[in-house]
Amino acid sequence: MASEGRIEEIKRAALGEISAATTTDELEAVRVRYLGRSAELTEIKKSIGSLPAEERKVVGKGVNVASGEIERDLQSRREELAAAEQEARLRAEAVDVTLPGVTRERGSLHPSLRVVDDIVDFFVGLGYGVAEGPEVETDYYNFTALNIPPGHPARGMQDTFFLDEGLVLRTHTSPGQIRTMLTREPPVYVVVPGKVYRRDSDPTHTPMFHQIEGLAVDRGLTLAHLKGTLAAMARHVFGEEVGIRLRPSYFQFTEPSVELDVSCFACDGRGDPDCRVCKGAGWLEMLGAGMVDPAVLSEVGYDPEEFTGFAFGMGPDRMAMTRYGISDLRLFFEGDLRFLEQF
Ligand code: 2U9
Repeated sequence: MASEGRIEEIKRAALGEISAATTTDELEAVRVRYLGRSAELTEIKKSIGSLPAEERKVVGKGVNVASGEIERDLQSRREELAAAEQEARLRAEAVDVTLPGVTRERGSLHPSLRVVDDIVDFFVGLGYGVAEGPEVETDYYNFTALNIPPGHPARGMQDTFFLDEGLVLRTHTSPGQIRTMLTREPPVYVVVPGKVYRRDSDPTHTPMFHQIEGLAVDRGLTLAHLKGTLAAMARHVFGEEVGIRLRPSYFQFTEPSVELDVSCFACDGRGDPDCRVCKGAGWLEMLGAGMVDPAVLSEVGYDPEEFTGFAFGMGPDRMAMTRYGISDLRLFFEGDLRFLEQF
């Protein structure tokens, strides 16, 4: 039968295990082992009724005192462990609100695309449509339809990438205008931005570059309409102050042909000898243009007696170099973020 000595032993074992428990789960297991339904102390308590009367009081008191002490130690150890566990959890979940946040990198528009957008926006504002065409073109659309027949020396000047079966990488976006005219009756007002290809590579030429060309075909269009349109565009791109001048030129698909210069936006056209933009010229070459050659209108089935047209072509990469003061065109197409992020 349970002696007071045994109760004392159980109690001491329980208190030892309580202080050795390192988690609240371990502590709960200790509680079940010493105070649970099938614990030895519980068994002793249950058997008290069958003890001789003189032992009942002593054993009953012993069990109660031991249970009480175990209960107390359990409670205080539970509080200790719970506090330590909470502390560890908080430490593990800690967020340093002073760390920099996760930022989303912002992209930026390519300098050429900025110029393209600027120019396209201007013409869309005038009511022009925007057309695009394929970069792989037929020899016919790239050359023949533009008054450059097979064998013509002008073909040799374009440094063409020839592909199989009479196909080429387009050397200008002009075939886009041919395609537009073939699918539409005049009047036509359209700009064609896009990539073009020529076998050329040095600081100011890359095998791929961008062009924007424009075409207007209507009744009664003259060189004056061309000049007024391009002057307005130059002011839109380079500022209201710029002046323009036309110089005679030659292109196979326009007659007469001109080149348009804008007064230097850096030195206000004065041509300062040390101007880093115009190098003292006072003028910047901007584009080529002209009245559409009647042969080109006839080729697409337009009557050159009834309709006239003007066309122009420019290189937005070259314009971006001038605008942003960049001396090597190859930087535009190397994809180096240190360069591109500056725009
Ligand atoms: C059609 C009729 C006429 C487009 C034109 C130019 C003059 C021109 C160059 C400027 C710099 C190309 O990017 S660049 O190298 N272009 O000077 N382009 S007239 O004339 C056309 C086009 C299509 C049907």
